[in-house]
Amino acid sequence: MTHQPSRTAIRNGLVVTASDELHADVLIEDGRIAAVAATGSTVAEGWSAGRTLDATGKYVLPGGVDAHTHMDFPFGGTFSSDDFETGTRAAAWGGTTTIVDFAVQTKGRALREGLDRWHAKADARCAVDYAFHMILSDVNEGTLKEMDLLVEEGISSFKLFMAYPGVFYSDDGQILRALQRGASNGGLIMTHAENGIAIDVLVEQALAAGRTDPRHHGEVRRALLEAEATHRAIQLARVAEAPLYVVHVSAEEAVAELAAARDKDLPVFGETCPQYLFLSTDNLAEPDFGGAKYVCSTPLRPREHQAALWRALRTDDLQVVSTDHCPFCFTGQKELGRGDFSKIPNGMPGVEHRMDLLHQAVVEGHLTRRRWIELACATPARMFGLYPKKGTLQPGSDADVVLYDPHAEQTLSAETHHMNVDYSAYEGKRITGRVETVLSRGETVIDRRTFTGRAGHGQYTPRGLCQLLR
Ligand code: DUC
Ligand code: ZN
Ligand code: ZN
Repeated sequence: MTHQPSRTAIRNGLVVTASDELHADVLIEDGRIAAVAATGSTVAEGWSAGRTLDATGKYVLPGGVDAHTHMDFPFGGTFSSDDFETGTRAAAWGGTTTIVDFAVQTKGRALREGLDRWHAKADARCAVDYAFHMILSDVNEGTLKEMDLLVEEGISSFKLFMAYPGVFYSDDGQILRALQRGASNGGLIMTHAENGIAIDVLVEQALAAGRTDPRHHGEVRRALLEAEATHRAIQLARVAEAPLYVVHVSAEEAVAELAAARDKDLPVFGETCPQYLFLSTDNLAEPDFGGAKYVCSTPLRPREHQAALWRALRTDDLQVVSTDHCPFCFTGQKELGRGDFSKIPNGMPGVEHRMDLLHQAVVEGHLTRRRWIELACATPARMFGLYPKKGTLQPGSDADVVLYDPHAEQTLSAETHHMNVDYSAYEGKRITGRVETVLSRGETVIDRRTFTGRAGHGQYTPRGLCQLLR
């Protein structure tokens, strides 16, 4: 194990949080932020540190919080290709120092069994800190009772699928019961909002008509069926008097449902992901089965939807950008769906690129710097009960810190990324800005573009309740 000094000073950078931008020194002691002091102030000058990092010309940011990953996740007869070791190492490379992954309940089994399995997958393997949501595959008296216990021990959010009948699917009655339980125990219900029953009819019809290419994945998973499910989830949440978080929002019509609910002052939240902001159905139509690389659900949409997503991120109708990182290799995994798009494992790689792609959005004028940090660090931490330990730089916060070079140029590629997947969804994309150095609880895990972390440094982090409810 590398010995790291207990006192560190990061000097001369521009500290950016969700609320402030300040030329300041960040002072770290025993893995936590001790002070953020204006550069040149007496506090900054008087601090003697075991080591000093010079951040001249750099941003000093809180580590990213990616609230939606699927490491080692079972789907379509295979498993996502990043496990907790490779996936959290790639997260560190990209300036993400906390992930919230989805533990899966196997249908007919206890939540506890699924949670134990996820602890075993992650234990002693992670390079950065991690927490869990729980996927409910089977809502019944037993699992509803178990939810209470899980909330108490720090698994305070639960995902229900309105898609994937026969696999993860929950019907409206089950969703209502879970929402009611969440209203009483404080757990936040997250929905994958697509009408899976209707989608399965369209899938069957498309395949019967010989429409088998990846682009038909996008066509059958209609935007209206995302909007309908989003609307239904919101109404069920109103009936239950429960808050709601809608994951991976991709359709303009679904954004409109969330905006209408928020205009009524309802506690309804939404997340989108970089793939919906930067990619489109044009990618799903790439030739020679290349579109399979972009098959995920909800699906990529025509590029006209992107403006509505950017606007919603600015107006706070969407509050979080996570990745839904769920990579499958093209060779041997995506290929399972040659000749039948419905057999392509759903999911895309992304955990490494979220902070950079959102910085690119700052460069291109879609977001301000502070909004970047709010969407990628502070709000996900607040949403899922991790703030201010995670998501900001204030005295007492974990010293999860990114030194970011806003002027460096890079080109994204499978040749250079660190995710365990044989393609990049952003092959050849040029980005301005790059992560230089990353600290996780004060330990350097990326040192000037060299990985210095280790599997097992990352700690399991139990969570409190959602911190955005009045
Ligand atoms: N969507 C995906 O694309 N992959 C995993 C599960 C999901 O809902
Ligand atoms: Zn989903
Ligand atoms: Zn997901």
